[in-house]
Amino acid sequence: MTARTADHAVRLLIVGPPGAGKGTQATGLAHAYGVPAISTGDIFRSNIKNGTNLGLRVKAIIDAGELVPDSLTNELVQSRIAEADCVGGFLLDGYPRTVEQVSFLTSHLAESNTAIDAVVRLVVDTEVVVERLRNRALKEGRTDDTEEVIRNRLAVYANETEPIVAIYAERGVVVEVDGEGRVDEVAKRILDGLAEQGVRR
Ligand code: B4P
Repeated sequence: MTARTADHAVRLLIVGPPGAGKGTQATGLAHAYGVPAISTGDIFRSNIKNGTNLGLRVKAIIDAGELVPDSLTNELVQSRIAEADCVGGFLLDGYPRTVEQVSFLTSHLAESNTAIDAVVRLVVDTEVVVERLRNRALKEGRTDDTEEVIRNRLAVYANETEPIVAIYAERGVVVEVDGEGRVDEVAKRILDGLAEQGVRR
């Protein structure tokens, strides 16, 4: 699909625990809606790889499975979504991750009379995600995919990120999707769920 215009902008979020398949699904979903997929995790990792100041600041935090401070993450997302390719909307993957980040994003979007249209929530059993991330560790060697750090990331998710789902649920924009099964099956469920929610492609 070609890029969307401002008149038909779509603003989406994808949330779920580490290993739920956010990054895996984000690319295809963003393509289907003609918007860019923006992963805060990918942005941090590429800064770490390139040895930038931001990368140096966040490396130890990410390696421990903790969250990067809200102020830093909010600023990063604010400037990314101000870029020209986001005029027709965006798909945010891995942001917001705290109640504070939700408040920031909501106020920021309200300044331009816009809001999030839908939040895709991927639901996957804890042992399934641990197994997926163990497999990824073998293939990709991500430094935050060790058993200990995976468990910590899951705990951080439960404490810090899970509460954001209730905020969006109150706004009536959450689309809950079973994230288990084949990647293409999950992708279809997401598209069907968004269509049911009335989010047009
Ligand atoms: P992320 O990059 O968001 O890492 P993640 O939660 O593990 O998600 P990821 O996208 O990699 O995994 P996915 O669910 O796609 O964040 C990394 C770190 O950056 C955080 O811990 C934090 O420190 C920092 N950070 C990022 N955003 C932040 C924010 N907003 N605030 C503060 N700090 C922030 O799972 C992918 C794996 O599952 C793959 O191996 C894939 O092959 C597999 N998989 C997916 N779907 C599958 C399926 N259907 N079947 C089998 N395997 C599947």
